[in-house]
Amino acid sequence: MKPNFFRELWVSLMLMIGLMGCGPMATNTEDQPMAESTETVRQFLERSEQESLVLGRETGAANWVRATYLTPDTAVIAAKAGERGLAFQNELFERAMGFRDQPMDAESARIIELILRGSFMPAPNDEALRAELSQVSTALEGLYGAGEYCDPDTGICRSLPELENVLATSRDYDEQLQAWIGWRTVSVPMRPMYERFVELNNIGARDQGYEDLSQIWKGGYDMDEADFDLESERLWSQVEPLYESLQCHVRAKLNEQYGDSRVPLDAPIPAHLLGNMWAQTWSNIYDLVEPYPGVASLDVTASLQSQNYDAVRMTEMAEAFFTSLGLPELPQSFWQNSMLTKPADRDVVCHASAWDLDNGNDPRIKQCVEANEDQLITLHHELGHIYYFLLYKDQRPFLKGGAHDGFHEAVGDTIVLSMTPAYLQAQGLVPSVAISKEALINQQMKLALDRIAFLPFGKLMDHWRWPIFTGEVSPEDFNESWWALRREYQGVAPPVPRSEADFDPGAKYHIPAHVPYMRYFLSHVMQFQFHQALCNASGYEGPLHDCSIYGSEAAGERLGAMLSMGASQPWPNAMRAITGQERMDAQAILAYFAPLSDWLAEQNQGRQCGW
Ligand code: X8Z
Ligand code: ZN
Repeated sequence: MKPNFFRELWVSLMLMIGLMGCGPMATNTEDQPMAESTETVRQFLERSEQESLVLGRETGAANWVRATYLTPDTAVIAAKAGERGLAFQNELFERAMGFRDQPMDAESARIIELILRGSFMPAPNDEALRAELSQVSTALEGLYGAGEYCDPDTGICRSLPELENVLATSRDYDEQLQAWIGWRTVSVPMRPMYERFVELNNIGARDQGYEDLSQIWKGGYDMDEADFDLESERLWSQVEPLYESLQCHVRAKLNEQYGDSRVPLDAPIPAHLLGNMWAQTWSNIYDLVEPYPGVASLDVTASLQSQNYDAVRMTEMAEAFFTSLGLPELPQSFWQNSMLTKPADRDVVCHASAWDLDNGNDPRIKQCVEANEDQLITLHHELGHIYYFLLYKDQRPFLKGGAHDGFHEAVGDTIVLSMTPAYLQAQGLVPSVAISKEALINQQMKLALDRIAFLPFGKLMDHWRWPIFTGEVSPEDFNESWWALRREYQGVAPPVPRSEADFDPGAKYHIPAHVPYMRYFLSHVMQFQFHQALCNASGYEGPLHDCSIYGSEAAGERLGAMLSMGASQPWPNAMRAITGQERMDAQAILAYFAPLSDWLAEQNQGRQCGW
C-alpha cells in the first residue's frame, strides 16, 4: 500500500483500532451537538469527509508525482503536502475525541472509533515537529527509492532491481555476496534519520494519549493488543514446524551446491544464497531444490520472455482473471495513469504499490514490471488492492479500507493460488500438465518457497520495530536486534560480520517507508482460508492445491461481498462473509501443503534440523 500521508488518511484511519481502553460505543441514534460546539457528530463527520476529499486529492497528487519522479523539488512538494495532511489528521483526532462518549448511531460510532485508533504515523501537535516528521519521512523513502550501489573497482552503478536480478539468477557465491553487501550500503545514512523518525512518531502517539507507536500499530485488529499478540503467536505456532522442515531441506540442498564451509549443516543459512535480497521468498532458487528435476516444467519466466510479454500484456492477463469472476473491467483511467515500467530517465520508487486516488475514481498502480514470474505474481497482488478499492468505492470515505490490513494484502495473493498448472497451461505459460505424485511435489515446492518461506520474515519485521517503538531496544542495538530475529525466526545469518555502523533493516522498503508488516504475515495465512472458501463456493470438490476458481462467478460473488464491506464492520464479520468462519486460522494452509509436508518429513529423516 501507499505509504505516508495519503495512505494514512485513506487507509490507515480506517484500519486502526485500539481506542485507549474505551469500551464499545453507545449505539442509539441521537445526534446531539457537543456541549461547547454547535456541530453534531453527523455534521462533523460529513464536514470532515468533504475536507478529506479535497485534501486527499491534493496530497495524493503530490505523493504520486514524488514517487514517480524523485528529485529534490518533489521532496519539497510532497513534504509540504504531507505536513498539511498531518495537521488535518491531528485536528480530526482531537475533534473526534470530543464525541467519544456521546450517544450516536452505529455507523457514526464505527467511524469515530476508526479515527480514534490513531494513525500509523501519528504526528506531534507541535507544528515544527510535524513539519520535521513529514520531511524525514519523505527523505527516508527517497533514499531508498533512489538507492544504488556503485562498484568501487569498475565504477559501474546498479539500482535495486539490477542487484535483485543478481541474487535471483547468479549461483556464484561471491557475485551474490557483492550484490547483497552493495545494497546494504544504501541504508547506512538512514540510521540517524530513522532514530529521529521514531522519536517524532512517539511524540505524536503520546500527544494522542497512547503510550507509544507500538500500541497504535497493534491496535488495528478489533481486539486488544494482548489478544493480538496471542493470536499472531498462535498462528505462528501452527505453521512453524512446516517452515523448519522446509528450511532444513533447503539448507541441505544449498550445502550440496556450495559445500560444508559455506553452508554448514548445523548453522543458519547465509542470507544471500536464497535468491532474494531479503531472503523473504526463495522461489528463485527452485532450480537448486526442484524435488524431481525435469518433471512438469514450471518455468513461467522462460515462457513470458520467449513469448515477448510486456508490462501491459501481463497486467491484462491479471485483469482477465478478475473479470472471469464477474468483477468489472479496470477503468480506462487505470491504463492512462498507472506507471507500469521503470522510466529510463529518472529515479522512481520501484517498490510496487496500489493507489486509491480521487475518492475511488482514479485507481492506479506503480510497478517496475519486467517479464518474469515474480512480477506477474506482484501484478495480481496489486490488482487485488485495486479491486478492493473498486468494490468499496461506495462506502463512506473513512470506511474505505480493508476489514483489517491483512485482508487488503490477501486479495491478489488468493487469486495467485488459483494459477494452477492447468490454468497456466491454458494460458500457454507451461507446456503440459503432468499428473503425477512427482509433478505435484514439484508444484508444491515451488509455491512453498514463496508462501511458506515468507512466514517468519512476515512476522519478524514488526517484532523488530515494536520494541524500538517502546524503547526496550535502543538505537545502539538496531542492527544486532535485527540479526537476532533473523536468526531466531528464519534461521538465516549475515554472510559477513555486521556492526552498528550498518543499518540493515533500512535496506527493506517497509522500514524507511514506514509500512507495518504484520499484515503480510496475516495475509499469508488468511489467503489459504479465502482460497478454500472460494473453491467451495465455486462447487469444486477435489484437493485444495488443484483448485482454480478461474471463471467462477459464484466465487467472484462471494469475494465481492467481502470486498464491498470495506472497513464498515469489524473484520470477523468480513471473515464470516467470505469463509463462514470468524477466526484467522492456519488449518487451510497446512491442508494445502499436506503432500509436501509429508514429503519433506521423509527427506529430512536422518538430518539434524534446526540452527
Ligand atoms: O510490499 C509488498 C507489495 C505491496 S503491498 C508489493 N509485499 C511485501 C514485500 O514486498 O515485502 C507483497 C508481499 C510482501
Ligand atoms: Zn500489497
